[in-house]
Amino acid sequence: MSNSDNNQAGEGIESRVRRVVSGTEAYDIHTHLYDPAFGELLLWGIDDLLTYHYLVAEAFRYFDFPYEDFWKLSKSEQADKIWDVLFLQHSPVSEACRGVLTTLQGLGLDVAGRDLGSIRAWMAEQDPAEYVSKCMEVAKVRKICMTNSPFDDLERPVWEKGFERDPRFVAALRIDPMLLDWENTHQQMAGWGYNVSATLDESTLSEVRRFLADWSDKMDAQFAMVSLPPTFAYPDDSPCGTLIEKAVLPHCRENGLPFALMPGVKRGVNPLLQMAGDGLAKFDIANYERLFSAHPDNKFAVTALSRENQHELCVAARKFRNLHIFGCWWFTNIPHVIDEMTRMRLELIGLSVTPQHSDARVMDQVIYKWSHSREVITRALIDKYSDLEKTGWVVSDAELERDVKDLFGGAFETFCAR
Ligand code: FIX
Ligand code: ZN
Repeated sequence: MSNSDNNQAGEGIESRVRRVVSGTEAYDIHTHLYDPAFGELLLWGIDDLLTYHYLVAEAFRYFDFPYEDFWKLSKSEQADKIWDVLFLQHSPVSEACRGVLTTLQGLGLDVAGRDLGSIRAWMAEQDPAEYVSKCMEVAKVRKICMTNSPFDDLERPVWEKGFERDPRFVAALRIDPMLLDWENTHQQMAGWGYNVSATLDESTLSEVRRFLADWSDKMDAQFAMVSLPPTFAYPDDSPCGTLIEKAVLPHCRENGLPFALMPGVKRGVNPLLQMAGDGLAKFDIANYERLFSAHPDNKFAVTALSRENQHELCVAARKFRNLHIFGCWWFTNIPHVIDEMTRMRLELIGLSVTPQHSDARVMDQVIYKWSHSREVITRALIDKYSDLEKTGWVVSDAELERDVKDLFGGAFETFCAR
């Protein structure tokens, strides 16, 4: 390869990596955002930003009133309390607080004035459809994967009625209630016309496969997905283990769909905090190694919640090519852990990874989640490509663009298509 197409006018590697990363649009492979056709299910705006459950958990560290007094307030009253305690009474240095400011700045708003009223007034004038495009444009996100649950009573009717899809929003079939609470979920499914019983005999399992096929079709799901407690075991003859083995994996295999696993979450560690009350714990990677090894014809995409599991998960990816690692999820989505995880992944598994997803619950959040992560990923890449340059290996612009596109969703699309 000639040096002439490697860089423009002697531009150094640092500047080239910055240019390519900032110019590459991302496919955000896991969010809790919705196609605008879902109406009010798609959250956006300052009150939703401020009442994000990450901030609720942080605010309660300062609040001295009972939990229920907070939950009785309207959304904007809750937002006022959080703004006051996390932004005015203390400096907003946490990642989630800083995220609100990065987001407002990205939208062109003045944060220095600390004027919540004028921010609200500006937001009230925005058109929701244009707002979605603006957030995606500022965040440089080209495609968003939703989290879609047939078990959600607000979401299900929208799918059943049908709507015109926004091509920027793709679906993931989320099945936590089915795998983690079969006792109750089978009754719900029976009510929708699936001939299922509490006992997972062959006829029930075949009906579960029919349910998965119907909903994958209806949603045009890109993959199936579940979050798992740290106690998840494989093999296991619990309802969860049986459903995975005899319904979910066969369904995914037949349809070429990855099964996305999010292990390590402990739901309801403090139920008084509602959605903000979930915690984490380490899991035993041996269960996952057995799962990947027993199912070489299934594809698994995994993001682990505990920092302590990240290294062994990377090692597992070196052993199992049917495993794709993605994202720095939730409590790991803080700059110093993203930095550590991204470098570890690049060093152990190269570019066959998706370093980040946003997990955004509020449309505007894609702005900060992607801007903060892009910065950390950029620094890690600058170091990696500089190390290559020291050996005399020169990376062309086209190669840089190829690599970065892979990291920002391209490798995952290839994995899904495989
Ligand atoms: O299970 C999940 O998809 C998690 O991301 C959520 O349950 C969690 O509440 C969240 O928003 C984390 O970022
Ligand atoms: Zn999530």
